[in-house]
Amino acid sequence: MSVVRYEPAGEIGYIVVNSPPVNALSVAVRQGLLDAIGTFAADDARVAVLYCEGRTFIAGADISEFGKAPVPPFLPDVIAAIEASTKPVIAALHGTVLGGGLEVALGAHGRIGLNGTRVGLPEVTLGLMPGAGGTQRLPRAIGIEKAAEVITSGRQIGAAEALDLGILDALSDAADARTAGTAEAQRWLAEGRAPRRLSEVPAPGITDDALAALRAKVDRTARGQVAPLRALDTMIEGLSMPFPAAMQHERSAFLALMQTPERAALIHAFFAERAAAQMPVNARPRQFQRVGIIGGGTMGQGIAAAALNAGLDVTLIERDQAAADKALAGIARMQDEAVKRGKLSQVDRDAMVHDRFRAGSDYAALSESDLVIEAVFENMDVKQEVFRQLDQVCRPGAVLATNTSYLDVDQIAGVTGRPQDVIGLHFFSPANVMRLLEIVIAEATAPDVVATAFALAKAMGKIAVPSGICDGFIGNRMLLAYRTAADHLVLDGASPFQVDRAVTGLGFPMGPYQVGDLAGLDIGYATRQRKAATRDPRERVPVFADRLVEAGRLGRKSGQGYYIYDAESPKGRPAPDVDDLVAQVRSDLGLTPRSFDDEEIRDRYMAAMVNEAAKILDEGIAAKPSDIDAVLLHGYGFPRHKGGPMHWADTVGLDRIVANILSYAADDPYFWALSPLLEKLASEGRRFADLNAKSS
Ligand code: 3H9
Repeated sequence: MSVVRYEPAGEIGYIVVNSPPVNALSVAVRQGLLDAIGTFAADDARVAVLYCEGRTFIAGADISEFGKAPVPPFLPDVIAAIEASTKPVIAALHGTVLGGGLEVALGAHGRIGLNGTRVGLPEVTLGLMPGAGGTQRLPRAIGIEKAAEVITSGRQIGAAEALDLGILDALSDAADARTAGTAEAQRWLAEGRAPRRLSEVPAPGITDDALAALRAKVDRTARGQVAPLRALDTMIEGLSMPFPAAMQHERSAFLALMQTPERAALIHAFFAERAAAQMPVNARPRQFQRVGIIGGGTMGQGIAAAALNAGLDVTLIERDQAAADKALAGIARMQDEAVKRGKLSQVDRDAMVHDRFRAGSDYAALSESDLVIEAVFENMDVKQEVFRQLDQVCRPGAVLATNTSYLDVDQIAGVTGRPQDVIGLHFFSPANVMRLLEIVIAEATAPDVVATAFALAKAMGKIAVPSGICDGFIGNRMLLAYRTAADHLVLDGASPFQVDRAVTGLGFPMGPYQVGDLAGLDIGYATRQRKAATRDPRERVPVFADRLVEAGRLGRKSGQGYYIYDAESPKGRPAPDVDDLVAQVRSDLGLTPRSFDDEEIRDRYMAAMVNEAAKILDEGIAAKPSDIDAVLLHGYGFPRHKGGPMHWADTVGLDRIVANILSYAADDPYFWALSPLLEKLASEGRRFADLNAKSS
C-alpha cells in the first residue's frame, strides 16, 4: 500500500500519510506528498486536511537516509508545492511533530493540534539545522527571538505552549487528527478563508544589540557544538534575503552541516540509544504494575519517583516507620518540585503521593508486589539479608532486582531459592532524572525477567543497556579506569585543576575532581581503605586525595575539597593550597614531577577509557560497542556531539590510540596493559563500528 494517499470526500480532500513507525519523510513519503498535492489541485475539494495515521504526525526527515546521497524530490520543494496550493491545506497534528514534520506543517496554511501534541525543531540535537524552511518560516510565524530559542535548543514544546507561541492556530480535544482536521476545514470553508503563506509574511527584524546578546547566549549554551550558532546565523542572514534566496542559503548551510563529524557523532548517538533498547532475549515481559522498593535513601526515593511517574504503584520499605515517613516526605518534595516546573499536574501529584504510594517497615506488605527493587547500603551481607527476606515474603514469579552498582548479582541471587527471578537494575542518581539504566543479567536470570526489565525501562522513559557481571559493570568499571588515569597524571605532575580544565575542554560538563567534590571525596576514600589489604603492589594510590579527606575536606558537602564552595563561588573555585598539598605528596613519594600539556592529558584520559571499554567488550560484559557509548553518554556526561568513547575512538583512529597506550606502558605496564581486542582491531585496520554491524 502507498505510504501517502489522497481521499476525496466532497468539499474536503484528505492527504493521509501512513509510514510506520513515525511517518518519517523517506523518499517515498516525499514523492507521495507531492503526488497528493497534485491530485488535490485537480480535485473538486475546496480544502485539504493533511494528517497522519499511527502514533504520530511526521516526526522528521528519515534519519536513516542521512550520510547517503540525497534523492529527489527534496523536502523544501515538496513543502513549497504544499504552500503554493491555491486552495487551503490544513495540517492536523498529533504525537511528536518534529524537524521536517514541523516544517511540513509550517508550509501548510493552518495548523490544528490534538491536546498532547508536541512540536519542535530538534535538528541541532543531530548536529544539523532545519533544512526545509524552518529557519525562515518559523521566525515569520513567532518572531526572531522565540524562533531562535526553539531552533537552537532543539527542545520539544507542549501543545499549550505551541498555541501560545503561535506555532499552532488551535487545539482540539477530538479523538483523532482526522476529526480535528475536518472540524477545522469546515470552519475555514464557512469563513471562506484563503491560504495564508508564511513565506509571504514580511521578515521580522532584530537590533544589532539584541542579536549580539542572542549570539552570546547560544554560544555559551552550545558547549563547543557548531550547529546551534550556525542555525542562528543562517536564520538571520536569510531574513534579509528574498525568500527563495533564503531557502537556497538554508539548504547549503544544512548540507554543509551534514558533512561534519559532529553530525555523524550525534546521529550515531541517536541510533546507539535505540540499538541498546533491542532486547537480547525473545520473551514476553511479566507484569510489573505493583513495584516494591527496599530502602528510602536518595536512590530509593528517586526510583520510587521514576516508578510513580511511569504510572506504577509503589510500596516502599524502610527499617522503621520514622525512616519510611522521611522517604515519603522526600518523594512528596520531589513531586512538588515537578509540579513547580510544570512537569506534573497537582492532581497527578496528589494521586501519586496519596493513592499510589505506601511506605512502611514490614516486608509482608510486599507479598503482592510484581517487582521489587532493592536499594539499600552497598554491602554484600546487607544485600544478601534483604534477598533472603524477599525470598520469604514475595509471591512466586515476582521479579527481584538489586540496584547494586558493583556487587556480584550471582552471589545475591544465590541466597534465594529462585535465582531465575533475580536481576540487577543499576539506576543512576537522581534516578527520576538520569536516563541510564544498566540491566545486569545474572547467570540464572530467566529471559522473561530480562524482558520485564526492558519493559520497565521503556515505561520509565529510560535508556536500557544490558550488562554482564563484573566489578562496576560497564559504566563504573570504565569510570575507575579513566579516573585512575587522571590520578596518575596528578601524581606525575599535572594539577587537578589543569586536568579538570582539559577534560571539560573535551566537552564533559565536569572534570574528574569536580565530580569527586560533588559526589563526596569520602566515597573514594572508603573504597580505597576497603581494598587496601588486597591491593596489588603495582597499583598507584592517589595519596593526595586521602590527605584531603583526612583533613576533613570531603568536597561540596563540607564546603571544601579540591575546590572551595561558598557564597562567593557556589559552584566552586580552586582551593589555593591544593597544588602545594599535591607537591608535598609527590615529594613524600619521591616522585619527580613533569609537565603535561592539555592534549596529553586528554589523550591519556581517553586512552584509559577506550582500553577498558575494549576489555569489557572482549569479556562479553557489553554486547556491542554502541551500548558502551549509550552508557557513557547517559550516565557519565560524555559529550553527545562526540558520539561516545567507541565512536570517538573510531574517529581518532584505533592505531593512534594503541600507539599512545604502548608508549605510556613503557613507564607503567601494569595500568596500561593493552586490550588484546583493541590491539587486534587496530592491526587489522578495523573500527569498533564494524563490531556494531556484526552484532545488529
Ligand atoms: C530533520 O527533520 C531535517 C529537516 O529539517 C530537513 C530535511 C531536509 N527517521 O525513538 P523511538 C525510528 S532531522 C528514521 O524508539 P519513541 C527509530 O529509529 C529529523 N527513523 O520511539 C525507531 O526504530 P526501531 C528531526 C526514525 O516513541 C522507531 O522509529 N526529527 C526517526 O520513543 C521508534 O523510535 C527528529 O530528530 C526518523 N526521524 O519516540 C526526531 N525517528 O524501532 C527523532 C524515529 O527500528 N525521533 N525513528 O529502533 C525521535 O525523537 C523519536 O523517535 C520520537 C518517537 C519522539 C519521534
